[in-house]
Amino acid sequence: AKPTGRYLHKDHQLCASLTLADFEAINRCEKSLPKKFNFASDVLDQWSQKEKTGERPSNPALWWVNGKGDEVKWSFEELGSFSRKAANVLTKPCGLKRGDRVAVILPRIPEWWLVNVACMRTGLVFMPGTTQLTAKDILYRLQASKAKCVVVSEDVVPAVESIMSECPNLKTKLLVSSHSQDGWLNFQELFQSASSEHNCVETGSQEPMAIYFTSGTTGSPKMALHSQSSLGIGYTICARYWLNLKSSDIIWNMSDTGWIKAAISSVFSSWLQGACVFVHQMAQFDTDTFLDTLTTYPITTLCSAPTVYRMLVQKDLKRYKFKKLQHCLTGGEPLNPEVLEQWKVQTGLELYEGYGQTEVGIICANQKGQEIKPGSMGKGVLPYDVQIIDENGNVLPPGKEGEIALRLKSTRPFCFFSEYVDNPEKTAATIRGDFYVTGDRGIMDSDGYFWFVSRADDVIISSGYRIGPFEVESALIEHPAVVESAVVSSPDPIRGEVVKAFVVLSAPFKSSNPEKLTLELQDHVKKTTAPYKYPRKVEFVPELPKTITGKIKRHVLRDHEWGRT
Ligand code: BCO
Repeated sequence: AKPTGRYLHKDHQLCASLTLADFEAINRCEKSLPKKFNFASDVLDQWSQKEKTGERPSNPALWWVNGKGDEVKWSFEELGSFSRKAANVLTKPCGLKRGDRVAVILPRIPEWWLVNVACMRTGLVFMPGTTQLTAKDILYRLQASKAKCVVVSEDVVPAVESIMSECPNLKTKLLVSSHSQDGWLNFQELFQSASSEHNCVETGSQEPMAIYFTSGTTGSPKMALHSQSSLGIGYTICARYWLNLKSSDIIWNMSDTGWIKAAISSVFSSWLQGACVFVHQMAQFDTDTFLDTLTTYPITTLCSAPTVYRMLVQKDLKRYKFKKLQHCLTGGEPLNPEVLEQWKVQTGLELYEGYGQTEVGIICANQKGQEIKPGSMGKGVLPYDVQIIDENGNVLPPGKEGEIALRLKSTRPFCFFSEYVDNPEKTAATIRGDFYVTGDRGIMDSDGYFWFVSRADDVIISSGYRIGPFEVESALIEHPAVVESAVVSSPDPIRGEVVKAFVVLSAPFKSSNPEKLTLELQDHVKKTTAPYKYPRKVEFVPELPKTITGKIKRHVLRDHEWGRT
């Protein structure tokens, strides 16, 4: 069914008893969005009830392991009671109030899920960040968001300590650790003594729920704001037809807690369907541990970046007998058809690619039951109307390359982000005519399948990370060897593309050993900004190509890297 473009019914009585049929009707724009919606009370607590009445299988809501013998299994009932305790920690000793912003920089530990749900119960705005963030990244995020609280693990404490004097809005520092630290509230201690009685706030469905920082071509990362309903209801179709989840399923989504992919597949989509979220906290990603996990645990559904599958197909996969794996998904960067083919030959399983963005979630997917065209990202996902448009906002016919865009008019899809916080110019820049432009170029074929071509701007998509060149160039310029640099994407057989820096050296460094200096610059970038952004390739050049007005022509360098004329 095609979206009607408007909500037909004006029934605002849904929130306490939203059924899956209601979700679908809302997603199909046949029913209005409830005025009030809270994922914790309207979804999680309902699964808890279903557990009690035996309407849901007895598999856990969250199943966490760390490969060192530690294991956590929580039912929805336990998730409910523990997250109520966590909610009391946030509002009482932490003194936080509805609408306050909370930066959460935690690895894949169960407390990440607890704090996440506790924020829903209290109406706090959750701001996840990867633990790879450096002090400088954290400073920017705390200042830009005026966060009232930061929740971190022990490793992140020194970075926060080094910048907190520059964050006047930061009132509370909450540490998730078995050790106490001066000047920090300890989550574990407060959690032990907190009450499990808590009344979930009645949030409006358009009320802010989370902020994700997302990189662009220019400037620092933007703050994409999501509402209770954009995250909480928006992924129903994706959960059902792309992830194809049932309450008996166990989904392992590899994404780091800092990315929206974790929210999509390890929180909202999974729990909308009452499925079990499986988490393996690995000290470092490792293909052997990864494959052993699939052979040890009854994981039914796997979601990981194409880079992970590219790494896995290098192994002899036929040696592994996966315990229960049935459905494999991928997203975050383009998947090459060869990898899809190799995965299928070696495991007998299809690989279903999805395509989306922090701002809009999953917008195209190879949904279960649909024919897969290798190399394509599948068809548009409801309720979005996905089109290819030209530079004037006109819809292009099948087969023509243009920008991948989502129709916003006459009704803005509710699963869409609300805005870039405090940045009306950047928010407005995403609109072209009746459409939101993704910044990605693609083609739609005559069967309605979308094919990714490239980014329309200078953003680099490496290993599933979206990396802004400006952020890497800003880090490089802080090194005394660098006069100026230009950062572009360069092809890579495993990571799809990697960050390459063209560097003009200052006079004292011109005769340095290039290998040693490359390592030094890479190390410098890893310390200055999140390490996943570091330039895996560095080339020293006498000058950079520029326009007559002095603007660096990154596209000339990029085209050269990709062998394009
Ligand atoms: O590869 P290297 O060893 O040279 O460098 C790695 C790390 O060793 C290094 N590093 C990390 N922490 C460090 C550090 N170096 C110094 N100090 C530290 N504290 O930095 C590099 C980080 O690269 P990585 O994260 O790619 O690591 P790795 O181990 O190669 O992991 C591979 C992947 C595939 C597991 C990883 O790249 C990954 O998880 N990729 C997926 C990202 C993802 O989830 N994207 C989805 C975003 S949401 C989205 O797209 C919207 C869709 C709707």
